[in-house]
This record gives sequence, structure tokens and C-alpha cells, in this order.
Amino acid sequence: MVSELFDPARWEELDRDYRDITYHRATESGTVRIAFDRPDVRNAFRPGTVDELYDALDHAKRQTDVGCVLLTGNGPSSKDGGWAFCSGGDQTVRGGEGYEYRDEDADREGAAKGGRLHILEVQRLIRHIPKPVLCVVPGWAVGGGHSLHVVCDMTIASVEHGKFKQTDPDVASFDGGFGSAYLAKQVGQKKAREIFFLGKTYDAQEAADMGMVNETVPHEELEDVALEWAEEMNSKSPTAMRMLKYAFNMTDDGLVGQQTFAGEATRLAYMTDEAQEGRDAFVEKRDPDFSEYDWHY
Ligand code: S0N
Repeated sequence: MVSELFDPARWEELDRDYRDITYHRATESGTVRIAFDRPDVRNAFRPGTVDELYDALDHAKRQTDVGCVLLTGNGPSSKDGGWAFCSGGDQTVRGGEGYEYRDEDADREGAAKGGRLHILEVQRLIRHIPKPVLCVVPGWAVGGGHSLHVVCDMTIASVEHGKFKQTDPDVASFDGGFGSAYLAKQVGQKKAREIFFLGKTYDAQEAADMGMVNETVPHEELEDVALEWAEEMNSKSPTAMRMLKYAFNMTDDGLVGQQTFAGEATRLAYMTDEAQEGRDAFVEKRDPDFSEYDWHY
């Protein structure tokens, strides 16, 4: 069983030999579903989990017929029936320098000898992937899992089980990037400081009321609604969606945001006859003739 909320009839597994996540593609649309699959530890991530997550997101990014990405957590826990999106870094593999590849992970290809903190690479990929990422929260979103929900384009949460909490300072950890700064953009400075400094638990409706969750959904309907939202987004212009995502990012992302947006603008400009005249003139070793192109206003 992938998850009690997962309808196998609507999904096809993408076989990429993952252990800590599952990866599916909708049978009838260009939506993919990536899910943490460690429900007995509230979907905490270890370095191998982060490698798999990065790989799946990167794969989804490269599929030109894939639109929306759903990021969620499988469940419930076989131990106590509890639900989680993700409870952040697995504290049992945290060493002196970061999170370590242990036991069967030690032989993983590319396993670093020292500790890793590469969930931040995943955060950047979610931020810059040229398609919408919808976080689907069936239970706890805690610590680094809370930060992942913050960085996704939108979040929907189970009204019964969705719970949001920042434990970073309890375990002497701090996400000083998107997890705090971007959170403050969503809920305001005072509220963001409360979330980190007090570590209170907020239910899904409270999280929606403060602006970090888009909508609360009855638990049983969570994945159906996620798929509906994804299909709505997939029906829109991919170029417009990509440019909008990068435009929303740009004011907060500084020169990296400008570069990302500008790269897409360049790609669009390359499609014009004008740009092709520039290329052709160079290749044909002649002066370019831009005389027939207007100075639009
Ligand atoms: C999620 C919580 C609130 C759930 O509480 P609840 O429902 O009472 O369940 P528990 O009985 O506590 O948990 C059930 C079982 O799951 C295990 N477990 C839960 N979370 C983790 C975890 N994060 N790591 C390892 N195990 C976990 C429990 O131990 C329990 O197991 P059993 O059944 O064997 O007893 C509650 O569990 C909780 O508070 N969890 C810890 C949350 C936490 O502190 N997470 C870490 C926060 N910090 C980060 O995530 C930092 C990492 C990060 O993202 C980052 C940030 C900046 C820069 C880099 C990084 C990076 O990591 O790369």
C-alpha cells in the first residue's frame, strides 16, 4: 500500500528504484506525485531520502509533458496510525557535521563521507523547477518538512490531520533561508518569529488563516482535490505558468531570480524571426538586417 489516500487506479509507478520515496505519474494527465515513504518515523528524511527526492524532482523537471508536481507523504504509520507530510531531518543519523549516510546508505553511489545538509538543494530545485509544485499535507509538517511546505508554490492540507510546527531551535537547527525568510513573507514577521521561537503546533485551519496554507480539505478528499488542482493548472499555458512562477520568485530571489526570469525571456526571444536573423547573419558571415523589425512600445 502506498497510502490510504492514494487511488492506485489513477496512477502509474515510475520505476526508479527508490527506497524512501514513491514516484508516480497520473494515468490521465501530466501530473506526477512524489511522496515521502517513511511513515513510521513521520516521514523524516535521511541523506538517501534527499538524494531520491532530488532525483525525482529533477526527472519531473525534464519531462516536457509533465506539468504540476504533487509533493506529499505516504501514510498512515503502521505503528500508531499517525499521518505526516514530513518531520524534517532524521535526527537519528545526525552526526557532528550534518546528516550522515549510515548502514546500507554508506555504500550508496555518491555517498559523502562527511555529513550532508543537501535538503537545501532540494529547496532550490522546488523553487526553480519551471512548473508548479503543490504541497499536499496529510499530517505533520515539522522542522525541515515545514520548510519544504513553505518553499512549495502552494499548499493544501488535511483539515482533520494537518499540523504545522517548527522545532528547529529545539534540536539546535536553523533554516535561515527560505524556511524562515520566505515564511515571514507569507505570514508576516511577527507570526514567523512566533512559529520558530515558540514552536507551537498549528492546525490546518490556523495555517490557512495565517496565509501559509491555501486551502484545507477533508482528509479523505485530499488527494482527489490535489489532482483536481493539478489538472486545472495543467490546462493553462505552460509558458505563462512558468513566467508567472519566476515573476513571483523574482522580487525575493535577487540576481538569481532575475537570471532565471531573464533566461526564460531569452528563450522566448530566440523564437522570433528577429533573433533568427541575428543567428543567420553570423552563420552566413554577413551583417544582420534588423530593418524590418519595429521598436515596439
Ligand atoms: C513530528 C512530531 C511532532 C510528531 O509527534 P508525534 O505524533 O507525537 O509522534 P512521535 O511519537 O514523536 O514520532 C513517531 C515516531 O517517529 C519518530 N520520528 C519523528 N520525527 C523524527 C525525526 N525528525 N527523526 C527521526 N525520527 C523521528 C519518533 O522518534 C517516533 O519513533 P518511535 O516510534 O520509534 O518512538 C515529533 O515526532 C517531532 O517533533 N519530531 C522531530 C521533528 C524535528 O525536530 N525535526 C528536525 C528539525 N530540523 C530539521 O529538519 C533540520 C533539517 C533541515 O531541514 C535543514 C535545515 C537547514 C539546513 C539544512 C537542513 C538539512 O537537514 O539538510
